[in-house]
Amino acid sequence: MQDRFHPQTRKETPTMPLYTTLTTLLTLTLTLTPSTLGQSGPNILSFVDPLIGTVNGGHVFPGATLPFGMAKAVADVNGENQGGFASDGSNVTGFSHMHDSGTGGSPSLGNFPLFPQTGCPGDILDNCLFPEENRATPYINSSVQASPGYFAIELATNIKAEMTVTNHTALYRFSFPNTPTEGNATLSPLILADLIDLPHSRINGSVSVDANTGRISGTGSFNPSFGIGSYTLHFCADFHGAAVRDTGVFMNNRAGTEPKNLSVVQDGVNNSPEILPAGAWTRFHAPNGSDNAILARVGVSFISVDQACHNAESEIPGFDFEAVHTAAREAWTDTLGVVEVTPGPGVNSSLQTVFWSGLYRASLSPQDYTGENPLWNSTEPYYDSFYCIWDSFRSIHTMITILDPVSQVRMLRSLIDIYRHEGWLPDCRMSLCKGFTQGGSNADIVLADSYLKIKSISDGVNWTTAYEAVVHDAEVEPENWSVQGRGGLHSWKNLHYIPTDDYDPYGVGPFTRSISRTVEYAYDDFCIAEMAHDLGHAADAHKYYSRSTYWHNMFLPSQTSSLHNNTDTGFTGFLQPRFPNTTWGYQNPIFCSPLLNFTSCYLNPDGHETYEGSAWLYTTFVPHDMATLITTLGGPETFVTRLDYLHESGLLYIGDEQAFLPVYQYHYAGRPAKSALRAHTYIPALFNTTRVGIPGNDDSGAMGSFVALAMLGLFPNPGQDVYLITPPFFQEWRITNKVTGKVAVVRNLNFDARYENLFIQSARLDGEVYTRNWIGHDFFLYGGVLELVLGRNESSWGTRAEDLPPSLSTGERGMGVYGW
Ligand SMILES: *[C@@H]1O[C@H](CO)[C@@H](O)[C@H](O)[C@H]1NC(C)=O
Ligand SMILES: *[C@@H]1O[C@H](CO)[C@@H](O)[C@H](O)[C@H]1NC(C)=O
Ligand SMILES: *[C@@H]1O[C@H](CO)[C@@H](O)[C@H](O)[C@H]1NC(C)=O
Ligand SMILES: *[C@@H]1O[C@H](CO)[C@@H](O)[C@H](O)[C@H]1NC(C)=O
Ligand SMILES: *[C@@H]1O[C@H](CO)[C@@H](O)[C@H](O)[C@H]1NC(C)=O
Ligand SMILES: *[C@@H]1O[C@H](CO)[C@@H](O)[C@H](O)[C@H]1NC(C)=O
Ligand SMILES: *[C@@H]1O[C@H](CO)[C@@H](O)[C@H](O)[C@H]1NC(C)=O
Ligand SMILES: *[C@@H]1O[C@H](CO)[C@@H](O)[C@H](O)[C@H]1NC(C)=O
Ligand SMILES: *[C@@H]1O[C@H](CO)[C@@H](O)[C@H](O)[C@H]1NC(C)=O
Ligand SMILES: *[C@@H]1O[C@H](CO)[C@@H](O)[C@H](O)[C@H]1NC(C)=O
Ligand SMILES: *[C@@H]1O[C@H](CO)[C@@H](O)[C@H](O)[C@H]1NC(C)=O
Ligand SMILES: CC(=O)N[C@H]1CO[C@H](CO)[C@@H](O)[C@@H]1O
Repeated sequence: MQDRFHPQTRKETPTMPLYTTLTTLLTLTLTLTPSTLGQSGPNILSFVDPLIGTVNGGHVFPGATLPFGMAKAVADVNGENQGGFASDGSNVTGFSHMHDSGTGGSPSLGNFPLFPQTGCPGDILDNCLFPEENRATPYINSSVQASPGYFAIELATNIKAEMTVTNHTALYRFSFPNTPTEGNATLSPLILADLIDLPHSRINGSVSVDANTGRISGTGSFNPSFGIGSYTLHFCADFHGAAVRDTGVFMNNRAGTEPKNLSVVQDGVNNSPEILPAGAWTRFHAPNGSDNAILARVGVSFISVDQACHNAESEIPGFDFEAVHTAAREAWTDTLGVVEVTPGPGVNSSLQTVFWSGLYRASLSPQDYTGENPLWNSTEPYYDSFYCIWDSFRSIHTMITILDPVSQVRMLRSLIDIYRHEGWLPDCRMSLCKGFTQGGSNADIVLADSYLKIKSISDGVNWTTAYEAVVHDAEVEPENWSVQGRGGLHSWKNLHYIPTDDYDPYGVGPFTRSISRTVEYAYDDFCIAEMAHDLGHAADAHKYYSRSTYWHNMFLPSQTSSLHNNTDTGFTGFLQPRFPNTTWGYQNPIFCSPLLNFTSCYLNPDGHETYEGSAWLYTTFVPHDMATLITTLGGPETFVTRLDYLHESGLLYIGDEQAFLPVYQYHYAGRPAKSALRAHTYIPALFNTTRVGIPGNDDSGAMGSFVALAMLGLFPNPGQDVYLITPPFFQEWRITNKVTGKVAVVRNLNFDARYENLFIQSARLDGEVYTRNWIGHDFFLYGGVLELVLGRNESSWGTRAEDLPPSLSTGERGMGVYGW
């Protein structure tokens, strides 16, 4: 998560998400269309519930969007509104057209909300409600409906709002009650557009309304939600379904029919957070149709108002709500439909909802802003909302690589193009701005992961430039390493660790997180070494493989760990802080875990040596050399006991992404059965179909893709061509590769829906006995059938040394020669 302390603007005290036990199940009314796909019978979209994770810190965007679409329309509320809408009972303040999903910092985007009113009481303009705080309106809870490409809600004013989208345009249908507002004989609806965004970050803005057509268009400059700089966005709203009665602008709680435009700047007194309410409105005669509906079409653009209008006119020429909605459903069916699931007899359908909803959420971001980038001209794709790669490298990009390699390749090209034009790969990016780096330079991992897996289908990716970009991360310290690259590179190269209280006059950034930065830099360098090795840069490969062992320099073998009641945990050997003079410091190994406290464990200026997790957790982060880690920690048995303790003691918080890999690290100790068991302790207990149904911020779909990959039973060790095998949660699935057309099938034999037969006894790949407990991406590229014979007891399958996934010190590449 990108949490919760926002270095620039956050004013709240950082808190851990609240855990509640909301158990109400959703009852959604979804429009089912005939099944076109799969062995799962009903249309897969009926298993997608976008409202999962819309309360208690999930911050999921539940509105209407296309896969990776820029337009993301939803009702915005004034509660926990990072994703626009939240199921927390707070009031609706408007309907806006762009959002990010699952983020941990401030709310993102939510610019230029529309707000409809039935009429102004007494037909007096000033009696309509203009400022956000005045117009905030409760909604009828049972009216909320969400499905791929569609969101609907009815306000307490009995105005029903439905929305759907194309790539850059939101289409709203506001249905007004048949009752005129008090004091007027006939209905006269008013729709306003406010020059504001969700985080109230407006720097300036301007709006104008066309007296004849009622078109409202405008521009605003705002701040990004977790980064530096500012961005400018434009919009263009047109209306359909009622004759225009009059138009005008508003400021504060007053409105008038003249002038027809206004602009606002910060006045130095009323600055944020008390942004002056300002915008424009159009009032209508009673709608023409018997449904009393007015359609509002809002195009958005980062280029210009003209382009916003053009996007809207070209994407939705006819205001045909049903046609746009159908096209959106088709786009989602196309994206998700590469997967077919045969659930198996007796499998609870809610597990399918968990799975398909997770898969869906992994296709919301990054967002395709191609053609909308004002920062440079390029023929390459431009994606934004890499929010943040620290979260997304683990499960999101690995999931997209399986589900939609065409989009993943476009994202790679965009990452590389950002490097070309800004000089650095992003680590976090939103709203055209640089976001805050949380640890290492994680785009290195994404690039290496894709290089190893899909290089053969990566048309248009310049791997020479990609390699140049990752080496730049490893070699050159940026002036401001809080938004790109890595800090402390001088120490990294000379001391071979990131010291606590580093001496680093070469750049600025938060001098914290020495332990977590050390292990992350080590892994980043390993990923670079893999690329170097394959690209034939032997000397580089040697250098970066060597650097990838530096995690060990912060490992203190004698360090013990006690709980806060002084009970010894019984484990010895943890990562610990180390000063530049090589003297050891101390940080309680359980600090920054849910067991002790999370005080200042984010990007706080007074932060600690581990980021959003404890030394206990980071001591397991050696994804590339688990063999050495296991030996270092006392051998496989001790390692397994330690991993159990991590999961069972309360030390681990599964709602944060670093917790994902430890669910599966048993594989490296020859105990793949324990990984399967562990996954079932978290799913569905903490990943379920309730609105609170994910344990932390979704972080652009990280929790969603984690649960989807876990249920598929092929969990990636991201950055390596390795998927760790566990039995899928369903009897069988098949995934068709979008580029090669080949089909990968995993089939459980002896499957039982109670998951008592949870242990792999034997396996066959395309009919041949298969004993390795892992598999590579060729399975997805070239297809195959992996059959797993399940049983009630742990077996010897996948347990021998030669069955284990590769490690630097044991694998073909490391051959032990690069050890310390
Ligand atoms: C609204 O309904 C949902 C689904 O039934 C429920 O989870 C949520 O708690 C309700 N919200 C309020 C504020 O009652
Ligand atoms: C929502 O609005 C209603 C009516 O204006 C008000 O009573 C209520 O306190 C508001 N709720 C919140 C959470 O702001
Ligand atoms: C939306 O954008 C995607 C690329 O992200 C593209 O493949 C798709 O065709 C676009 N949809 C429409 C309707 O233009
Ligand atoms: C609005 O603010 C942005 C960002 O500071 C600035 O670039 C732009 O010139 C301003 N626009 C106007 C009209 O003042
Ligand atoms: C409003 O529009 C008029 C006519 O186009 C223009 O002259 C004026 O500068 C605009 N005013 C603002 C505040 O944008
Ligand atoms: C991109 O090209 C257009 C058209 O030539 C030009 O108006 C614009 O200034 C260019 N943008 C940048 C950032 O160079
Ligand atoms: C790839 O980028 C490099 C510069 O990094 C350039 O020299 C080379 O021509 C590019 N290759 C292709 C195929 O465009
Ligand atoms: C110490 O705390 C742990 C975990 O909270 C608990 O299991 C254990 O019983 C406690 N020990 C004592 C002596 O209170
Ligand atoms: C090393 O540096 C630390 C922190 O500045 C200091 O406490 C310690 O005494 C130093 N050790 C030696 C041997 O100088
Ligand atoms: C949490 O950690 C901080 C150190 O940053 C410490 O001051 C505080 O006492 C701790 N709180 C608890 C409840 O342990
Ligand atoms: C669903 O998941 C949430 C979040 O992880 C958890 O708090 C809740 O107890 C779970 N509910 C059920 C019914 O399993
Ligand atoms: C007092 C009154 O009747 N005001 C207005 C009610 O709304 C209609 C438009 O729908 C106007 O024409 C009236 O002037």
